[in-house]
Amino acid sequence: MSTLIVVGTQWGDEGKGKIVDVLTEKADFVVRFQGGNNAGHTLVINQKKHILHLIPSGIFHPHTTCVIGNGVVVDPEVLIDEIEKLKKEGLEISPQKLKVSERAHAIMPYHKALDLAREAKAKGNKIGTTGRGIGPCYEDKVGRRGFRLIDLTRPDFFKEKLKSVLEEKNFFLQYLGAETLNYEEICQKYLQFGEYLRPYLVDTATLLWEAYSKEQNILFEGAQGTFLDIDYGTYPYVTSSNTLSGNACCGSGFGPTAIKEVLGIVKAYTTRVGEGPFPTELKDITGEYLREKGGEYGSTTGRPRRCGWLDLVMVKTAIKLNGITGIAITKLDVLSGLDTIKLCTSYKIREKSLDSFPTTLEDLAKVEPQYEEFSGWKEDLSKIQRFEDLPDKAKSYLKRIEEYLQVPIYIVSTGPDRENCLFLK
Ligand code: 2SA
Ligand code: MG
Repeated sequence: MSTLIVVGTQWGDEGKGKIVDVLTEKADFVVRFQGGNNAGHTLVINQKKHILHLIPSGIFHPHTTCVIGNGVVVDPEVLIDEIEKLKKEGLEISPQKLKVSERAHAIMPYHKALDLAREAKAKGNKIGTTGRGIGPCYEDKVGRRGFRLIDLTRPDFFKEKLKSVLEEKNFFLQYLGAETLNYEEICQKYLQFGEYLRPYLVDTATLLWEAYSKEQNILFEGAQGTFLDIDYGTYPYVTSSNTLSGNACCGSGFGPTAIKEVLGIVKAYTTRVGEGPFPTELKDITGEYLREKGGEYGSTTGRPRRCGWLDLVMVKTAIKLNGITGIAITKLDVLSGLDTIKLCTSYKIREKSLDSFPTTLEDLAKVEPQYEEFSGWKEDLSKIQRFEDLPDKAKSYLKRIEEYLQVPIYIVSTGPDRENCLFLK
């Protein structure tokens, strides 16, 4: 493995958490580099379901060190709750096991309040955010008004800066018709969080460089997906960070020349949570079938995910944007039982064929997906141990995906458990 970045090739929820968990067998470090607790990485270990929002999915392996990089926005309260919850489940979470960048920005109470108030006011134009304060926190980071986690351990600095920042935030909250926030309460809470987190805070860039110098294996775990990227996603219906593989470097302080491979996670169909165009969406009984069989409900907010056929125009674009060297196909088992399976291989717009992803939402909303049809299979895939034993019809579907994308399939996931994984390489 040496150094590997794992990214989603669709709109998130491709099953990255599970694949990262399986690959962590070989990793010494697992690193989150962007997003925050808008992510929900679901893992099933010994039939027990775990959902992680901030802590990297490697936490369930005793030999790995988990890193929250500088590019992540951290809600300290959520991080502390997650640590405490995992400790109660009997996991060892210590400052040796979990390292958090002192440079990562803190999500403040007004970030959440502003996120919710803006969405409420937007009515018809809302983004459909997770309401976790992600966008407002990144805004403040870029606007140089943010608090880094290290600042929560510097009481004088924190108290002084919060005075002016909060004045402005309360002004906006009032404008949006939301309740204003109390200075003393935030000071008290956040300085306590700082004390709790102090032993976990380190210079993660130096840590990773040292690990790399000792030839340790490092896995970078992306959150959300390519089409939620702030630059290349379906703007403005995107998240507020770069979700592309390139950001693994900036979001962790690790140089690009040291990256060996990029694994793209492709769900065998497409889902999206939140607003925005979705060319292959199925608003019928098949969409319903995928949602129920695939358990397609947001793991952070519980919102039902919109479902549709696999869109290879999207995935091909993701291959290019991320420099993907191999793919993992997830949730193939969910397609078992369908009579026909469709695969979108191009778009049609204004009577012309298009095989790249359009830039404007107007065009994306107008494209007509062009499909290739495959006959379905009935077999339950969860007991299958080898790729060769998959039903021929499932193999044809996978073969066409590989041929279209011109990237090898490394892994096929056939169920939620660690065991439901077929390795091709
Ligand atoms: P935000 O909160 O500012 O990042 O929201 C902006 C858009 O990004 C989408 N988004 C997501 N889409 C899929 N999965 C995500 N994580 C959770 C999950 C979501 C959940 O794993 O299921 O539980 O609802 C995620 N996080 C952000 C969001 O829907 C907006 O479209
Ligand atoms: Mg998710």
